[in-house]
Amino acid sequence: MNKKTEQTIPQPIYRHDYRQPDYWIDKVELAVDLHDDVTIVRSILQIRRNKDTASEGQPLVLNGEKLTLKEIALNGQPLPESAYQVDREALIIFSVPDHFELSTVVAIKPHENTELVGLYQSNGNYCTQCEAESFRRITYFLDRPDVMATYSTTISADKARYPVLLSNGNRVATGELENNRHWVRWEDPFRKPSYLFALVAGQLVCHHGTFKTMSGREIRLEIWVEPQNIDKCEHALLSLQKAMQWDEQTFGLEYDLDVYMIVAVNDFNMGAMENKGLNVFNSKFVLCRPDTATDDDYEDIEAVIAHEYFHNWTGNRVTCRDWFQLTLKEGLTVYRDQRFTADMTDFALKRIRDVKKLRTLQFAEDQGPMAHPIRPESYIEMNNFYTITVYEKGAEVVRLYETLLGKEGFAKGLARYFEKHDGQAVTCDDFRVAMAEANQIDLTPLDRWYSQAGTPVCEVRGRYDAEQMTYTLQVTQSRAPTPAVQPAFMPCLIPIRVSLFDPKGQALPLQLADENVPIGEERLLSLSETQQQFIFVNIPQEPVLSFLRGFSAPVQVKMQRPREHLAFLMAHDNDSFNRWDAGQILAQELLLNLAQDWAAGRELKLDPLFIQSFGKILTDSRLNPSLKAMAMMLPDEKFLGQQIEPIDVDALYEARSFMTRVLARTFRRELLALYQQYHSTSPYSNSRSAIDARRLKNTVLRHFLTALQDEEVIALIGQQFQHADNMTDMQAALSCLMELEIPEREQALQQFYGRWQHDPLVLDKWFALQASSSLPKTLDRVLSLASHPDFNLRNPNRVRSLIWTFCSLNQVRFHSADGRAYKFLAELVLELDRLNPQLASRLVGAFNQWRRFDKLRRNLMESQLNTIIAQPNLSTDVYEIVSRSLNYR
Ligand code: B3K
Ligand code: ZN
Repeated sequence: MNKKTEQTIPQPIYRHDYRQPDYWIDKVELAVDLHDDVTIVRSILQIRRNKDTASEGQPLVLNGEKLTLKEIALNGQPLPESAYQVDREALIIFSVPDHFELSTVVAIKPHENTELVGLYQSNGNYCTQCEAESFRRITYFLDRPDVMATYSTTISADKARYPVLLSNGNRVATGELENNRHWVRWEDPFRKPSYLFALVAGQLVCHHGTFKTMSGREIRLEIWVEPQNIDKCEHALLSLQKAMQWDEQTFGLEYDLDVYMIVAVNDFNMGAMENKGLNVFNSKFVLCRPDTATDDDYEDIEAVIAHEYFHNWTGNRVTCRDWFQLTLKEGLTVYRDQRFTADMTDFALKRIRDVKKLRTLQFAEDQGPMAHPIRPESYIEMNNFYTITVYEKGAEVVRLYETLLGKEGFAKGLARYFEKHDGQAVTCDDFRVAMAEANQIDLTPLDRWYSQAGTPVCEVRGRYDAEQMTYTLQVTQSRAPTPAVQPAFMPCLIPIRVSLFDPKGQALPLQLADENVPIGEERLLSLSETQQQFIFVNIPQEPVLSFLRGFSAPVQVKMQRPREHLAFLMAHDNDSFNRWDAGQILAQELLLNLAQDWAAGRELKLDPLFIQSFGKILTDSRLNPSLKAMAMMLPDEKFLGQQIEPIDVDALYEARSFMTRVLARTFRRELLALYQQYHSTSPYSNSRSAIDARRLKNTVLRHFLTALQDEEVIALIGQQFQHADNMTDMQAALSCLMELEIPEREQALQQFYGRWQHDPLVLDKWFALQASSSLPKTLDRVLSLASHPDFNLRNPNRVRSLIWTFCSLNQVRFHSADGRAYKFLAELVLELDRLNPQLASRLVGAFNQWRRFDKLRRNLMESQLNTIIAQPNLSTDVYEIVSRSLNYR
């Protein structure tokens, strides 16, 4: 992050400008002396000229920010001041030999660091965050991922206050010093880019275990936490062991160091960080106990632990050549963690959750000012491009390889990728080439998925010809309106899975016009032109089409079809994803109509066909309870908002509440019965069936019964809140109470606060629950919670709990027509920008969709954005987001 001033408008850097560095650094020796007032970092770098790019005597330009240079020597000789120059971003040495050793000593001030990048303090302990470009805040360096070196790191600190000193690799030596200080030396034998460097020092305790690898090596696993959290680590440890085993079994990938460490810290800008051998984690993704964390928290922890572990191969052993290639490691690693979670839980359930997230957040990003290809073409601040597009759409693009090559072909391709590129910093093209080589197939048609922004739209028309007994599928592709993207859309390769059903719900054998016999009941069609036609023959009667099964490509689908077909698929489709999706599409269509009716003052009525289909789901005893819960959930307001313009937040809220109420009233008896059936009276268990049961009964309670607001339901909620022996049930009950204007609401909040005020992660839930209430008073509540003594701008989790939950997830209350919430957010962003620009720029993203709202709200948001951009000394992070927001049409 740099400060923007009136004179310097931040300039983007472009992917096409990539060139190799002028110098390579092969070896790094760091000595970090931690002291209260200042930290001293000594570095010795072995540097050599890159003969391919740099001529003799080419100046050496090292990155460095917020460093105070104390000493500098080349090959042991102190450099005179005339030999170098230091500015706010760099150290330039005018002339250097081909090979040399550069020693520097710098001073830094981690205790003043509120940005939480580089070396900083959290709860009095030291930790680091270097990705993407913050190693340069620790020492002068060629801070780019294609410069890979081996590191040895010696840390010294006060022994009583920092008994534990950690860095990457293996602990090779320790010793005592004067003044009650001690030191530890770490050596990491693997070459790595600087963004994977890590250092931790503090009063930490360790929950440990082991893992025996497939080649028989015993790895020590260590989860480091503050002492009070030692009883919340077992699930993280088990998750790590499962991930290690899964990666061996699925891809033959074995861990490479002797120790794997995870450190949980309270103040962290993101989820976690995959530093080599020493992951640093947001404590939210490590710590859990049944009474403090929900089933979803448990699942998130397992997934994030796995994700960071999987990076050891996809990211660390093979890394990115430059930051434009970020999806090379992130898309691939998300794809891997999605598959892992599917194997640990349920395939369909995981797929539904992932697609929901993609459609709600990534499709929206594609339609707003931040639209960018999964491999961006330019950026001002790299940290702004750790996006849902790079991660989740990136994972969908990796999944396209699997869809085209099959699981085995995919595994072969991945093996080839490691064979070719282990130890290297490479590009997305290298990945595609390895996949293609291993499968002897041309994959260049996938290139457009990397280079084009925006969501492809498939328009589908099915036509049955009774005489010919043919079913013709006409598919076109274009791009969804993406105002921020200029170049014309070029067709992509879109793999589309389809099936056809007869009226009894039987999948039909499928034979294309140029085939002699039917081949299976599901076909993978390749759409690569703007318009294509697929003719199925020998179709005895008009079928029902199941299109894009399993969501086989990250596209939007437009198709006119009778509601009866959707209801039919809800009941009969044998692809669980499409069965769920049919219900969502039907509900969405009805909700959007209801919203229009509400806005026009018409009486609201719910289509009996939907009521009937919903009833079938409720009583379908074959459906797994988690899937049933998913199928019952109505599309959320934010997702619905994306389907219309302007977004009418009140109409959507009213329409959804109406539908919920009608369903709850119609099925009151069945819903209560379901609740009772799945509400366990036996003690907490974390078995799959117990989790499924909790998910279903809490969905029933929170999303349907609560809407009835009657005494029986209120009593149920109260009982669940009082007697819950686990956080899943307690949080669910409290979230029901958040929707009710009754005295029990405030009592429960107080009780919850009294019990959990000393546990930061649980207290985050207390803030988030209040911020997510749809009651009209929520805005005032959020304003007053922002001055609550436990609210703290320096703790990202707390900020996200209150502010992000409200501004980004509570559509109807954040977009209150008086604009008070907008003003609140803008002021908060400016205040936060002085402390933590990365976090501020995430929050200001809540305005990104501003042009899609009605004129009143649009003007209100635009004026807040203008206030922000006019601020002197804005960070480049916030500047980039706000300027994109204001400039797109
Ligand atoms: N690689 C990190 C994210 C770093 C974000 C830097 N602003 C976590 C992950 O994706 O695994
Ligand atoms: Zn990642």
